[in-house]
Amino acid sequence: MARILISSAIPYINGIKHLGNLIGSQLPADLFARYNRAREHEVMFICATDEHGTPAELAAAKAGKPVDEYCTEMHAVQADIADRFGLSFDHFGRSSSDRNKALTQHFAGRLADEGYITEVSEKQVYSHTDGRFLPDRYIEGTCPNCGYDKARGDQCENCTKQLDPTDLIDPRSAISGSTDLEVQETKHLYLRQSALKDQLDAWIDSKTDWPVLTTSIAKKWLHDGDGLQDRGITRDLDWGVPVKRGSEDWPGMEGKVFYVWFDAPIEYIAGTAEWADAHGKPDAEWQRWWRTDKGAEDVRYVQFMGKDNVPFHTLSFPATIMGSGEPWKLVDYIKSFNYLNYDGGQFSTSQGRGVFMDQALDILPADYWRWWLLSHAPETSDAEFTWENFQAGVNKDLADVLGNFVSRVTKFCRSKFGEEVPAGGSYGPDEEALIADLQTRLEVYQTHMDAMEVRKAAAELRAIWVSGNEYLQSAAPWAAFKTDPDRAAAIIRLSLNLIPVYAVLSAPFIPGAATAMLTCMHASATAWPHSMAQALSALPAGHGFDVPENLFTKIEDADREDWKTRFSGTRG
Ligand code: B3M
Ligand code: ZN
Repeated sequence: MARILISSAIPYINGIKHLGNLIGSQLPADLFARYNRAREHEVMFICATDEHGTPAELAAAKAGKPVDEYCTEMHAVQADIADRFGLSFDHFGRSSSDRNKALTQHFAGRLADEGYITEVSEKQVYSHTDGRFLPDRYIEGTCPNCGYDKARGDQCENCTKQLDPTDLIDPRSAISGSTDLEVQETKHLYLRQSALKDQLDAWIDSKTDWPVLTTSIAKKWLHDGDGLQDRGITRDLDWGVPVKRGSEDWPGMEGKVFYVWFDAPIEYIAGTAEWADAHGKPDAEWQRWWRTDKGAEDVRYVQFMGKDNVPFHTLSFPATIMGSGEPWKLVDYIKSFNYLNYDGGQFSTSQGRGVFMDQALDILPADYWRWWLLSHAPETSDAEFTWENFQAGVNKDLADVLGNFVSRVTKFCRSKFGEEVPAGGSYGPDEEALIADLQTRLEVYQTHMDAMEVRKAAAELRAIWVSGNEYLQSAAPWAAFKTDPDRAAAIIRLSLNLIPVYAVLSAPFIPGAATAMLTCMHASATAWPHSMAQALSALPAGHGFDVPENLFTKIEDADREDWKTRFSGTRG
């Protein structure tokens, strides 16, 4: 039994995620967690909401709520949707937790002690009316280039010119509208990533088994242009982790918070501590996942994320860990994803384009989405969601292949032998051939799942379903029954035995349907099938079952067209 620590990139708190976000991190992470639990490994699967920074402040302001209240509400909303999608986190934490505050301040203190933090003076716009420094995007004014009067301090939306706040004509605070602004000196902390460059470089070089997508992005940032830049890790915001050096105040840093990307990955650790707290467990229980001096030396740590998050996980967060000089666990494998596009364009949160997680569950069960998304995961290149492709995947793979098999076998048995596994006959050459084929396919499937080759694993699982269908078609128990009922009984006995095997193998992809299949076969305790020969004789003659309701309903053309129209516009 191995110990596997799994984290998914933690979604921003500001709103419900779309299906492109889901397939980029949380869903494949869940697939891997469920699979490894089924293989009887010890799994710790952590996710959380990413609650700090300007996006959270802006979203709360838009919702007309205090930011802490907004975050509490949105955390509950995201946790509920994750649950309904079957995302089996051991803990879904919050980056605003006390655990994350303390750990973030701890890491900053350690980095400072080790000489990896410098203080840098910068000029920044202070608003007397608001009593705070304003981030660039909180300053509005007239664009010097095109005259647009609502240009932001970082960029003009009208002519796209990149701006500095001091370029704006008649600048004002986007918060209060005040023009009582002044450029002042302010101090910020920088993480000296450049001093860790060689160590990071050697570490990335040692990861020869990582996806090319992951290492190529890391290498690009390590070597392109000026190489790895030092990075500002503090901001003049109210909402965030207050800047402290461990538990001590940090002179000159009063009123400042850590940059959201500094504290967000630390939440993977803090989330595990939150898990321990929530279950009344002592610190040793989360430290055995994270501290190599406290039991984590044999843990395998795997992270899942979209490609835009790779630089932070291959460089910045490892720099935090390495620079701390403490024995924290570094990631062992980073599985990254390209983008999923939507129907000829991009999913867009700001424009509400595409299908969002809550809307998806309003129209169809989670398994339909899980299956299509995972079997089309954007691994080697960007992928595209179209309604036609989605309909085809659901109807062919789930309804025609898997659903149809279960339905045909159970209904035929009920009509000829009753609702129990029939006695009589024995497995012959056809059954042996099928068992041998499935044993080979099982091993291929496991290899792909172990390697996190999501599309290949889905294709192999589909092939496993197809094998059963083809066997049933050629063995033709309905024909055999007329001349040799014992032969028909043997065929049906094997076919019924396939249902719980299919359920267990499919559960990481489609947990809802898997549970329904196990329940109808009165086989809820079924373990992973190591030997197909054994697994396919597990249910003895006389074992009862129920004919299940239709496992999957086909998507009609009319529904497809209806949804296509409904989701083409903007989200209300
Ligand atoms: N919240 C960005 C994203 O949701 C960011 C990930 C943080 S992972 C530590 O894509
Ligand atoms: Zn402009």
